[in-house]
Amino acid sequence: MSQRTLVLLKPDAVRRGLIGEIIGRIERKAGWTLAALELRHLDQETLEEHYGEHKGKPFYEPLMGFMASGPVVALVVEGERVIEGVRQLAGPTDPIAAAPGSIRGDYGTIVRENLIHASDSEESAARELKIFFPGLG
Ligand code: IDP
Repeated sequence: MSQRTLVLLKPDAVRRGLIGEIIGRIERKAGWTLAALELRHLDQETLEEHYGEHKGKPFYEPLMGFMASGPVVALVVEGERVIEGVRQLAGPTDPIAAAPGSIRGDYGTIVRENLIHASDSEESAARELKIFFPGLG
């Protein structure tokens, strides 16, 4: 089942020089390919659309500030069961709880600054791809 998923390498990953490492891990999964890749600064409107479900939660405002604190790398990854697969590579939200070997488990300590976003379902992927890459067929 070939799918597409939206991945964001968050500002901490860009600042810390980890984008090559993270993209490399994704690229090395057999059969997965990059359908889009862009370094960009996210504006407030895009961030509100993307993280709207978390509005009102205590971590929402700091998250928005963090996500606007520097450029992110937005990418679309395509391939077999890629939605579930990139989530597995990323590890759970809390990097301390994430297993070593996962991206968050290997490089993160702070829940907010957990390096990577990846769509969590087919529905989310469809919604998020439209926000970040509306022109992608
Ligand atoms: P996910 O990115 O693992 O899917 P979500 O629950 O969708 O996790 O949360 C979105 C992002 O908000 C997380 O990746 C993390 O950066 C931040 N976040 C979530 N929960 C907390 C929290 O309890 N404290 C601080 N930041 C949080």
